[in-house]
Amino acid sequence: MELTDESLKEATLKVKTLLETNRRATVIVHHNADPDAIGSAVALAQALSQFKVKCTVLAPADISRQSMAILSKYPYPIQEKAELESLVFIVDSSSKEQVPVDIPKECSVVLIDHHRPGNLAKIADISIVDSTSHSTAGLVLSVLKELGANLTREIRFFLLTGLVADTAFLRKASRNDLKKAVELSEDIELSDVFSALSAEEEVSERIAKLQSAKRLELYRINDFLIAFSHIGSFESRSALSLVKSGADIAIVFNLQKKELRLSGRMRSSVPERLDLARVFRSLDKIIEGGGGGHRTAASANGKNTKSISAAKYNLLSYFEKILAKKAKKIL
Ligand SMILES: [Mn+2]
Repeated sequence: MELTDESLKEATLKVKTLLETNRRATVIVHHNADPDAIGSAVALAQALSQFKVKCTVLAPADISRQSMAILSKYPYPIQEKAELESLVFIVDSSSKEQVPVDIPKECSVVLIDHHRPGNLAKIADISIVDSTSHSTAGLVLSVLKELGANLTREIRFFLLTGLVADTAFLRKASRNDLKKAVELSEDIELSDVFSALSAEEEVSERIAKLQSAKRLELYRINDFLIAFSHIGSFESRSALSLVKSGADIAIVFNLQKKELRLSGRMRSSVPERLDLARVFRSLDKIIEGGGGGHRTAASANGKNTKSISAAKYNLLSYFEKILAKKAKKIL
């Protein structure tokens, strides 16, 4: 779903009205908030203060290591718990499951996101969603320009970290992303952004990645390699590391006491018709939860902690159906 200039203008006008009647707002980010989520939220909060709206940035379920690295160099207060204000912004998230916060009905909710629209789009009063955008930060930039905000160096820095992170250090950047990057970087060295985003991985993360490789189950369909594994933490980093090690698709489960989480990563070179976000969403009933994300990177979580094999069976069947051949277990 692409956002037209017209619908952006229309939505921003509505946001403007809300800014005139609210003096406070809460900006919420998804669990394990990445630099695009944090960068978008902080930039938005700083810009809204120019409109005399005081924002609290709420990260209800952890922030990522990369985001921590940015915030240690460019500090900004992020709350883990906070009373919600009557004006709520949700950035970089498409599903309620990614945002473990109860949002009262009387709140005005503004959603700014670049994932495929999920159940949050249904509860939002104003949706600024463009799933063709590579980053939420790029969308926030458009909104802030439309609002006439003063794009300070700090605001641009936070947006640029989000854009750079979500385009895989600009490797996946479109011409439009590059234009935005040039606009944002005016007096900012890209190397400063790169170094703010590079955090040494902790030993626990390295152990998790190696453990997930040890527990690997590998299937082959033609020349496609599909890896499954399970781990107690760092499931998305582990899935990514399995892809980097040679899998075309990697899906890593994380079984917690009361929750099952899974994370999937796919090489961008796999055929367009394979869509991880779509197949993860179809697991809703099996895992008793919800999922979503992007075509090549998706996650899901649910309450059914006994659903790993059913989920795995469904995922494998989907790959077999799309690739029109039975999978062979090779490892
Ligand atoms: Mn993002």
